[in-house]
Formats: sequence, structure tokens, C-alpha cells
Amino acid sequence: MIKLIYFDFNFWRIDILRLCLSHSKIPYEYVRINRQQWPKKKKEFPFGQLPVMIVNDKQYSQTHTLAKFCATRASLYDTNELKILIIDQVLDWANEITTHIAPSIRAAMREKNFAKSKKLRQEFIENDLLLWFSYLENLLKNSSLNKKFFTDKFSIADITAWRVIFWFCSGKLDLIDPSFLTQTPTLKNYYNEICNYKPLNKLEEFKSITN
Ligand SMILES: N[C@@H](CCC(=O)N[C@@H](CS)C(=O)NCC(=O)O)C(=O)O
Repeated sequence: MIKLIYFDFNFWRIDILRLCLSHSKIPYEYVRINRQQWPKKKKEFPFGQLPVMIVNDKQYSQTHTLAKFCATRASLYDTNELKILIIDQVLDWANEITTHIAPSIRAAMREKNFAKSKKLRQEFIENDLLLWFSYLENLLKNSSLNKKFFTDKFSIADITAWRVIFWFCSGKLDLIDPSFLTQTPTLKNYYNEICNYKPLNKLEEFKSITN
């Protein structure tokens, strides 16, 4: 059985793995670690970070790597090398935009320096937010015929794009007004359709993320 390990909060890095496996009815065990346990636990993991996946008693790490594995198991990856290029770019986009917003999150969460966090968040909004969402929108426009799914077949790319857009539109990121998405209308329309995509939104994992 696949075992997934993450912190005790929802985040796209773990959620895309859970959604993917659950979509295709692949059983998995889900272990959540709290912040108090972390300093001790950190040393036990291959890259000192989460998520971690355990298969046949071996540990594996790095979100993109785990996403490919889970998506392949769930038939939500692709065998066509050109479609794979599209899916991988969406996964890398998710990592990139996370890297750009991370300093402002870190300043608040770890350093408790809220003034610094606000300044970094404003810089992110000014320099990165629309730029990176327009990159994703362009990828969708250039990759997809009907703009419904990135590869015109539901895949881990759609789960990932949906989950990261949901995060940015959740209203939980200080100073980020969810209406920013109106500036990428093709992506907004795509996002709304994925929100209503039954095979995804009927899953318990989807409900636990959106509730
Ligand atoms: N390159 C890693 C990054 C993972 C990562 O940044 N994990 C964060 C949580 S989202 C983490 O484990 N932070 C705790 C720490 O670094 O001590 C991946 O792609 O999975």
C-alpha cells in the first residue's frame, strides 16, 4: 500500500497526490505530522522535507517525482511524450509560483515578522502574481484544443492547476484579492469548469480541501 506523509494541514503538494490516487480508487495511507514533531522527524526523511511517499518500505521525495508516480498508477499521466511535456510544465509551474510566494509566507509563519511578510507579499503581487498566472493561461491556450483540460484529457495537470488556483483564490493569502483571476479569463473559465468536474469534486479529498 502507498503511504503518503505530510504536515497536518492541506497543501497542494500533498493534495494532488491524494486526489490523484482517490480519483482512480487506489487505496493509500495518509500520515500527518504536526509542527511539534517536525524537528525530530525532519532528519528521518531523504530531503528533510515533505511530502514523502513510502512504497515497499522505501521512502521517496520531491513533489514532481511523487506526482508522476501516483499519476501513472492512476492513469492520470500520459504515454505520449508531447503530452508529458505539457503535464510536466504544469507541475513545474506549481513549484515555481510556490517558490515565488514562499518568502512572504516564511517571514510570517517562521520569523513572525509581519511587516517583512507584507512587503514581500506586495512585491510578489506586483512582480509575479499576474505574470505567473498568465504563463499558465498561455500554456493552457497553446496546449489544449477545447480549453477544458490541459491535454484535452483529464490528468494530474488539471488536478495540480486546479489545486494551486484554488489556493490563490481561497482568500487565505493576505493581500491577494481572488478577483485577480478575472485578468486571465480563459484560465478562470477553465478553473470554474474543473470545480464542477464531477469525477473530481465528488471525492472526499476534494470536499475536505474546499470546505
Ligand atoms: N522540493 C520539495 C519541496 C518540498 C517543501 O518545500 N516542503 C516543505 C513544506 S511545503 C517542507 O517540508 N518544509 C519544512 C522544512 O523544510 O523543514 C518538493 O518538491 O517536494
